[in-house]
Amino acid sequence: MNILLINPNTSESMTQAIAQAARAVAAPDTRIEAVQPSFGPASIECHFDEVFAAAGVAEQVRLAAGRRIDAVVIACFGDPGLDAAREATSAPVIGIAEAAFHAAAFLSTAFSVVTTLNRTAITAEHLLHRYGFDRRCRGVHGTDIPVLELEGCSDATVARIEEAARTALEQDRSGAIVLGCAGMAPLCATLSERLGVPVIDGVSAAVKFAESLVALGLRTSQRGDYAPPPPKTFTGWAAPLGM
Ligand code: 5HY
Repeated sequence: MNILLINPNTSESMTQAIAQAARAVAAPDTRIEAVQPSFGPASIECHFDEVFAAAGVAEQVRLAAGRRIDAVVIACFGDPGLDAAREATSAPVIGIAEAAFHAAAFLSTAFSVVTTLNRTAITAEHLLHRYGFDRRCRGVHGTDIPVLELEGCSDATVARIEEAARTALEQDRSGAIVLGCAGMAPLCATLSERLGVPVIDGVSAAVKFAESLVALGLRTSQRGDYAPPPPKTFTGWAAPLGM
């Protein structure tokens, strides 16, 4: 099966790191096609960045229209463009935050999220509320680590994330940790080993959920608000996105 893995930011090296994490868990017959938008911010750390990231996800789903894509994974913890992508393709579309929350809820009665900037913690709280996981998550903890600092992550940065996770487990009395950034995917194994609790990376969880939905023959509903977007003309830089 072919999974289109979209890194919604434009950092090529992060796209490669995310692709590696996805391929490490993918089934032997799963092909991971890793892409990123042709425009937009190098990392997504605020609402302003997220607007362009969502448009970039829509761009990449549109560009894939002629190719055989069995599922789409949106590899940014804000799940930018998730609903738009679900309208634009009938293939299952999984956001890594939504996937990680589901996985954590399967493994613990209560979990905590450890993320990058402190402001991102607020965005994650909005997502938990939107997805209905706010009663399962006991706390979201920022580390004030910028997203791009996760590339070629230093031992000191890993130690800060580990410390935040230990504090979260203690303070929140939670049983599992969700990593709140796609850029943390390469750290998942190390943190799992050090913390001794389930540590969930949304990228790998999303890939396995995507494979499961495809294996079950399930696709996104096209009834109601996930019906395909009505054809219309787009103008300016967005002209190619119209149908
Ligand atoms: C992410 N930003 O997963 C998010 C999450 C964050 O560029 N990839 C990004 O840490 O804000």
